[in-house]
Formats: sequence, C-alpha cells, structure tokens
Amino acid sequence: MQIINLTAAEILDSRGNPTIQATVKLNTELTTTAAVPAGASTGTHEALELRDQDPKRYHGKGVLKAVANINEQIAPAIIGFDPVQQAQIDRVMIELDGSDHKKNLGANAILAVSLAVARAGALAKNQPLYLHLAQLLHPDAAQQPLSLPIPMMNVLNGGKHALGASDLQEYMIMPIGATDLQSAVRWGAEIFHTLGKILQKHHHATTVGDEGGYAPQLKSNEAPLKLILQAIETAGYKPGKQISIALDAAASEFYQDHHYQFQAEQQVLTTAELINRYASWTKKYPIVSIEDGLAEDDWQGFSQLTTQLGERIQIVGDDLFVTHPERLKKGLDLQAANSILIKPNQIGSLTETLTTIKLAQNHGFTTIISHRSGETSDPFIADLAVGTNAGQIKTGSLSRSERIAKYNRLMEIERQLGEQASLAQFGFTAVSDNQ
Ligand code: 2PG
Ligand code: MG
Repeated sequence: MQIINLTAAEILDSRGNPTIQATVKLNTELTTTAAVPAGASTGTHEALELRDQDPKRYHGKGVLKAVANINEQIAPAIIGFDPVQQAQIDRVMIELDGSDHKKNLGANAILAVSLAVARAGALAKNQPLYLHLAQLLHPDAAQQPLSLPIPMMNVLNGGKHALGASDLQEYMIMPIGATDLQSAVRWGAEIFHTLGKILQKHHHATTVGDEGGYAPQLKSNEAPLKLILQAIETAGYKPGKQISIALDAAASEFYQDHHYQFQAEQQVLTTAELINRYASWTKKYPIVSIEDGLAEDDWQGFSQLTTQLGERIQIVGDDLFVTHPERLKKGLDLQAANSILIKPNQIGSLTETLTTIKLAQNHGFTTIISHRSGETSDPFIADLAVGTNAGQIKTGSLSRSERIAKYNRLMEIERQLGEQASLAQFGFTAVSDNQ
C-alpha cells in the first residue's frame, strides 16, 4: 500500500477559529482525513502551533502557512511511503522541520498529517484504528486485552474556557463505579442534566463554556464542588463510590507575582497555602484527581503536592509535562506527579505521543488521553485511549457535538469489542467525609 497524495485545508474548530484538516490518498483510491484541535490555556513549553499572524484574516489566527507547508513541503517528502510506516513518516517530517519545537512547519501541520497517516495505516491493514494504534505502541508484543477508558467529564467550566466563572478551569465527574462505558456515559449525562436543574433553581446561568460544562458565576472556587456533590446525590448516585470528582486547576493561568490569585474569593495564596486548600477540599469532597494544581514550572511545589496528597489521589501534569518525554523524565526524577495528561498536539506527532505514553506507563504513572478546549468532530483520541490502554480519557461535558463525538465513538468501540469489552479500573479511592 502506498500514499499517492496528501493535501490539507483550513477548517474551523469548535470556537470558530481556523485549524487544519489533512487528507491522505492511497493507491487504492481510498482516502482518510484527520483534523487537529487547539488549546486556550496552552502550556509555555508546548510545540509551536503555526498561525499566519495576518490581522486581516481571522484576527491573525489563519493557518494558511501551515496548510501550504503540508501541500508544498510535507507532501513531496512522504508520497510513496507505505502508511503503516508511522515512525519513519513522522521522523521524515520532524527532520524536515529541523527545529526543537516544530517552529518551521508547525506542530499543527505535522500532527494533522501524522494522524491522517495513522488512519490510512489502519485502513491499509483493514483494522479498526484502535487496534492499529495498539500495534504501533507495542509492535513486538502479543495483543493485550484492551479496555475502555474511564471518562473525566467536565460539567462546570471556568478559567480561560468560561470567562467570568471560577478561577479553576475544570470541575469534572468520574464514573469510577461503572462497569461499562455505556453506563458511565449515561450516569454522566444524568448528573449533568440534574446539575442544570439545580443551577436553574438557584437562578444561576445554565449556558455552557468551551468544553460543554455549565459556567455560572459563583462566589468561591469551592462552591462548584458543593453543587456537583448535590447533583450526584440528587441524580441518585453515591459520591465517592460510584462518582468521584476530578479537578483541572490550570493554575498557570492564575499564577502572578509568585502567587496564586483567586478572583472569586479575592484571595492571594502561596504555593503552600494552595496545597493546603486542595488538601482540605479532598477531605470534604470525593476528589480523586487534581491536574495542574500548581503553575507549569513550579517543580518544587509539584513535588510537595505529590508528597502531601499523591498517596491518596492522582496528581496530574498537563502544562507541567506538555506530553514531552524530557519533561516527563524530570517529573519522574523529582516525583512531581503520579499521572500525565496526554495531548498529541502538545508534542506534535503520533510517534512522539506514543513514546511519552510508553515512558509513563513503564514508570507506573497513570495516563489520561485528552482533548483540547478548541476541538473538531474528529474522534481520534477515543481510539487512542483504547489502543494505548490509557485507562482514562478527558473529553469534556455531555453537551456540544465535538465532545459527544468522542463518547459516541467510545460506545461504538465498546459494541465492536463485544464480550471482550471492559471499563478500566481506577486506582485511587476518595476518602472524604461526605460519602
Ligand atoms: C486543559 C485543556 C483541555 P486547553 O487544560 O487540560 O481541557 O485545555 O485545551 O485550553 O489547554
Ligand atoms: Mg489541563
């Protein structure tokens, strides 16, 4: 099988900003496409997302340069390859770019091609994408049983995803007690709708933020936790046993002058004070996971946070690691977390994403495959989460089609796996007083 053509186009993401779709054509005339997402609370150390910076188009956010890089530079370099040669193709693109952070071709250009090639590889092998990805991760091993990831569902949005709402970016529910994905999705949807009714009753806004969760203006960063707890119970579920809570503070976004600034309660906190705040919340609420609890370069703070809470809960690095093996290695050395968020566009190719996942899994870190706040309807990350046995996926709330596309794809995979399908187990149990 051979790639005989590669083209790219500028399309729009869920925020109405330009992004890239790549299309690979095989010698069988079959074509595959893939689209890349875009973040808002992006980490400083992420690979470069190439935008035109032409103020006359999309306020500078156009991606025509990156599209041209695919059509004019990447296409001639990879036409003729067999699409199953994922690692070789990714290497050709990385070498063609030649920079540390994919500054020349753009991580968005390289990743769009990388993902479309993976789809073409699956097609060439006549396999579902998740199986092809499983084989790319462990080429020499016998096929391990695959499990569906436990979802982290972002029912209350804040930070950069919903200006005017909480300082913390994401309040998520995790159906840790579900035994299959269909139930996990149903529980999440029921709690999401119950939460909407509770908000309405208290005269709060029920409009949603970028990731499909509600975005009310509340008086403190703790208030959302109370509301979620109430929604879990009102919907008929057991907090901590069936449904736990996960947070993404995205703390770099409210870190200023070496302090953490909570606008909602007008407080300025030191690293130690913020860690203590988290610790007190984990006693009151069934919180099992905290992502980016501190700023992206506060390695010492992260080690402290992990020492204090890492035995009981998942400490996740997102902006901290940016899916980069070198930053992850530093985190392993410093014991700065026990879990990593995986976003393919932070590093910019599928092969490098798989390298980071493998490194994390080999060192006992949990892995969470994640969407971006600016998404498309491409459900690639659903297959990635299953194929890599990631155990967890973070893909937004139970509204907005670009989020639901991933849940629907996961349920489709669950049906395809049939008898073999199982939902991953979660290793941390909440021990709050509120259960
Ligand atoms: C995050 C992500 C996704 P963004 O911080 O984890 O939820 O947000 O894509 O804006 O970086
Ligand atoms: Mg994050």
